[in-house]
Amino acid sequence: MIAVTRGVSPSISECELTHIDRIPIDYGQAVAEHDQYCALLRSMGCEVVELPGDAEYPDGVFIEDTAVVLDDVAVITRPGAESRRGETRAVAEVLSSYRRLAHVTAPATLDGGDVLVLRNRIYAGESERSNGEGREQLSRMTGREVIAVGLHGALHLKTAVTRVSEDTLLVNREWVDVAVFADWRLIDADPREPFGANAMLVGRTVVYPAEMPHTRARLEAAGLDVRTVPAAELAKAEGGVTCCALLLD
Ligand code: CIR
Repeated sequence: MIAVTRGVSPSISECELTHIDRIPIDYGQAVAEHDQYCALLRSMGCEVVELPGDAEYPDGVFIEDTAVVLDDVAVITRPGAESRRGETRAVAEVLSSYRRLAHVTAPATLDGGDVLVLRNRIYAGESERSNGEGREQLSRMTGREVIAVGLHGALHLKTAVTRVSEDTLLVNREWVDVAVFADWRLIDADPREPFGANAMLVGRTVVYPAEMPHTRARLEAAGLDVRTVPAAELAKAEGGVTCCALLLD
């Protein structure tokens, strides 16, 4: 598996924030976390292709938002936050070596963090970042049905629900209506860890923030293999573990 990542921007302190308050971010600490994240992925057998961070794009490390990668196509998004639109250029360039590209165009907006691919279905969050036109273009470009999912108070769909095994989702029901996921086994993030529903499945292993022991215990009790990585500094920029990689099988 290939993981495309992007280094932390020296201007990360100027990142977009929607649902959390701004508190100082230690750049060195954020870089150290990101290095550990990449090292963990390598230790799990991924080839990590890392783009450099760019001072022009404070949120560039959250590369997930810039593309939706399927087996047959990489859809280059048009991020909902204007400050993030230029991030896609460098990402498109690297992805063009691996996939045919399709580009989301105005007036559509789409953040990769809103797109959850489950088996052959695509679910897309109705967030402030992704609009109906974005979902339509995604459907057209992938030739797949895109199911819109309502969100309440979460930045992205994957802030509220992610896949943690072949048949299991990790969810925060406060933020997403889980009725659309009726054919899945659900594990609830521990209420003490509202951001705990964001986990990244790599093969059969769940990559998970080190700071969420209660939800981690629930995952392990369900028999899942969990590997943790420190993610507190990047969480101050409203990012989680899925946001920092684009995974290509
Ligand atoms: C933003 O607001 O765009 C960034 N500060 C955080 C993006 C996190 N990305 C994600 O959840 N996929």
